[in-house]
Amino acid sequence: MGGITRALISVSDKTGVVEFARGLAAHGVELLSTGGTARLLREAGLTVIEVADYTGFPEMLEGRLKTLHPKIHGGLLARRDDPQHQEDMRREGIPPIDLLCVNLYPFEATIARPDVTLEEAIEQIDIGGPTMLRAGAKNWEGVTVVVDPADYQAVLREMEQSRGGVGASLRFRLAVKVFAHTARYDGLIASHLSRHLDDPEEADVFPRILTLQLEQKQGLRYGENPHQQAAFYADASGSGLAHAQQLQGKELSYNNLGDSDAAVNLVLEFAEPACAIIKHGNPCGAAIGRDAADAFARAWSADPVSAFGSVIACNRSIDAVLAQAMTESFIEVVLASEVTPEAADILARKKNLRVLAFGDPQQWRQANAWDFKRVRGGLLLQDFDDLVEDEGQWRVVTVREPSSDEYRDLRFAWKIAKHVRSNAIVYANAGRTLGVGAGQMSRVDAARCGAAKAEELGFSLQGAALASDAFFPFRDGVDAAATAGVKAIIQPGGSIRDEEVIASANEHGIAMVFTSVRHFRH
Ligand code: 93A
Repeated sequence: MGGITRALISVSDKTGVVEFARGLAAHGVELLSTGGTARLLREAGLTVIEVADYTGFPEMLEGRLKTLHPKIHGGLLARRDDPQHQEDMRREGIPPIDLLCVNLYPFEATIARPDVTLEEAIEQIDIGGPTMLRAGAKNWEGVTVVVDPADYQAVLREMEQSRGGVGASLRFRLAVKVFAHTARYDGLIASHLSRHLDDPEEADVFPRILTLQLEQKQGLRYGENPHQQAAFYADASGSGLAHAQQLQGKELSYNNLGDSDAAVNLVLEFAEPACAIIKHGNPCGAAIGRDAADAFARAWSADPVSAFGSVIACNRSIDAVLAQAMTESFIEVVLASEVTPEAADILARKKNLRVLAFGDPQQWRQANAWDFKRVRGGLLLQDFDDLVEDEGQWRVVTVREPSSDEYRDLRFAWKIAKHVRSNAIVYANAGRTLGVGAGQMSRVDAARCGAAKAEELGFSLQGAALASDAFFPFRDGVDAAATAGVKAIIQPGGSIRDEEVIASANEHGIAMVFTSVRHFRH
């Protein structure tokens, strides 16, 4: 048990620090502290020695030099069980520092300000803090390092239980946390400064240097296939799938997680109750409804064959009625904003069914988040396709205008098409998919696949709406849709053969809307 006689406290985020210092003082710990922190602790009635008095060296260079002194770093770095180290310390008059409580200048919050200048950012690069933290963490066997106010309680609790000491396991855990913290801190600095490598006035959206820090959330039994090893990592956003709560069921697999993400991303397109049923990354059925149970029933009916063993998301909470319906089918994963207690009891009968609550939909999307695609030797980075659709930009290009029902279905199908792998064609009617053509290498094949699927399921496409994620390069896709009975089409437009495509729609009495926006998803 590392006993604690002396602590150094130097924090920018002063949350909980007075209580923590008071707890340490109650164990008879001597407190050393820097300017602002010392003042705060003294105001709270605690006895504090200023680092400047301790070292006999004044704080200077506007605070850039506060703790960078051998008496501080010696106290942190010396091995407690090494006779040579102890001899060096005695000779130079350096007492040990057993606990270090430091959090850093708020660099991240500073660079989050849109108007921040390079000089302001640089001034918020903490030097002394990380230096102490790294020294203390390196010497974790003798020093307890606390970088996160969330850990104050755990440290005090352990001191309470072990007569003022902190055990090796907690010390090591806190040391690892420090290195993760300082690595992230330096990563943010490198990323931010790299934006200024060329012309600081032309800072790019994407930094020249990108450092990522993700924490392993869970190991996975395997990857996409059983011979691939895999793990799931969470970013620091606190949002999205990595932060959804699994309420019950078997461990999620790699493929479950991918489909879960796709399912929630799709249903959050809708303000009205909506349900998406995902298989292999694509929706096999999706629908809006009066309520969540209605949307689920309609989505399921869109393709009950494919829905077997699917991943399903609802943008509402799961109530008892919906839970009952869900237990009657084989489903791999269910995600909803919430699950009512009665629904939870019903779902619990299906022991293997994985149920996740993703909470507030607003929390799902992180502002300025990036989407990645891994390629060998690097990665491709882009914004998420979170574009807010501007219907003001939509343009009817045919003689006939869509009716209001057709508009409803076009709007619906367009939202779905965005979540289908390209080439994507979605047939829909009355707020429900009837056939989805996904991941085809030609658009006409996607149109044919979706229509064939609808026919196989016994749906008539007479009067149905169609959405295409990108423009029709030829009239053949429109001709195929017309043959199937489609009466309204939504697509970006922009092909050099648009005239030919529009002519086809007019010949078939189809109403066609151009969105000017494309939603490829590969
Ligand atoms: O400017 S520094 O890089 N130089 C230092 O020697 C130093 N020592 C501690 N920043 C330094 N600190 C940082 O000061 C700590 O990491 C902490 O964030 C902050 C606390 O200052 P104060 O106690 O005056 O509020």
